[in-house]
Amino acid sequence: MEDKILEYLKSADGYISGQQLCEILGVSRTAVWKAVGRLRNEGYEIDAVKNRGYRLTGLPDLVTDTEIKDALDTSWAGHPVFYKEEMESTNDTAKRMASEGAGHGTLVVTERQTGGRGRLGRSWDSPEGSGIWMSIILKPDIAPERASMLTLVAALAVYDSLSVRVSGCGIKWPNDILIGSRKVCGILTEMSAEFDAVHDVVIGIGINVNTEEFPEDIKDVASSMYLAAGKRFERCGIIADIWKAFEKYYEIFMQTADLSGLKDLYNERLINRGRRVRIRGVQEASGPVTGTGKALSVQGTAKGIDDRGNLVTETDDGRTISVFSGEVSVRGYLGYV
Ligand code: BT5
Repeated sequence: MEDKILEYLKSADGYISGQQLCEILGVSRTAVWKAVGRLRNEGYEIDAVKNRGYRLTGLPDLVTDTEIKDALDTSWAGHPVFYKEEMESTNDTAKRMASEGAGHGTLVVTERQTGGRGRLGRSWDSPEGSGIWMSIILKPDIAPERASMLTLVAALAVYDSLSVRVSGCGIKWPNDILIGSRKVCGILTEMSAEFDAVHDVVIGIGINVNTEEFPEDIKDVASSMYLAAGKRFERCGIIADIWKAFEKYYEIFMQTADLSGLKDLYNERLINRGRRVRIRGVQEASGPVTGTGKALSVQGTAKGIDDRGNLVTETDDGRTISVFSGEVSVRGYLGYV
């Protein structure tokens, strides 16, 4: 019944009388009053005035399917939304749903992850109530070796959504959004493919929005939008802006199935550009397409990405190499950037 009441309150222009709600829903006044109480407990601000009725004056900061659906203004990204209060990892749920037939654009969102994952088996801290933990299912008709480029497409969309709210945002190649020199967002792209065909790609995005403090092991590298801006942000609005921007960038990406149309924009926002980098345990792209090669560890100056999203780096011994964005760890000389 709360869902129905909420629907009427949201669509009402001003107050809606208790009597009217009783009649529409076929329940008693007490039942309506109790349901309004439950909604208030969830964080909805509902004004009640004698002889006028109820009016919705404030929404809680929720990331449920209902709230996200209301906020989204996209044609396919985020349709449908699958929400559950707790998941081990939204990427795992999305991968399972994709293998069971969930379609392109399906968005999986949770309030807390008990086993949030980063790359290379690292973990992702995903506490309740303060962050955005979500994954989208894509079914692009592209060659498998191009799937990792989608991480960079997603990074552009996240950058857009965060940078209109907080100043000092930048992209750290390939998958982080930083504010200042601290990590606020990480992106994890995973693919299921067979021979030369992609079944599905899952892009997982984790953003520290209203986080007030971090566990000991990441407190020196992590930050949140709240800590950077000194104010709280409504998560659904951020989510809606990300998928709106993602649709735009995805379309540009799919025109060429590479980053040629987005490279300049990405490089403008790239924090590493022109900076010294130390690249560890990586593969050096041996050819334009394969992205395979020998493992190496190099130091040099990052120049920017190429059409395939590889990080073009001038090494200290005078070579220009392009580093595949697959499984790489890039560190600056002083700290995280
Ligand atoms: C990433 O990995 O940055 C990818 C993170 C992707 C998380 C999303 S949340 C929704 C979806 N479901 C998942 O299970 N995952 C995705 P990587 O570049 O490997 O960075 C991981 C490292 O970041 C860790 O080893 C920590 O040092 C640090 N870290 C962990 N939690 C963090 C947090 N909340 N904020 C900032 N840094 C964090």
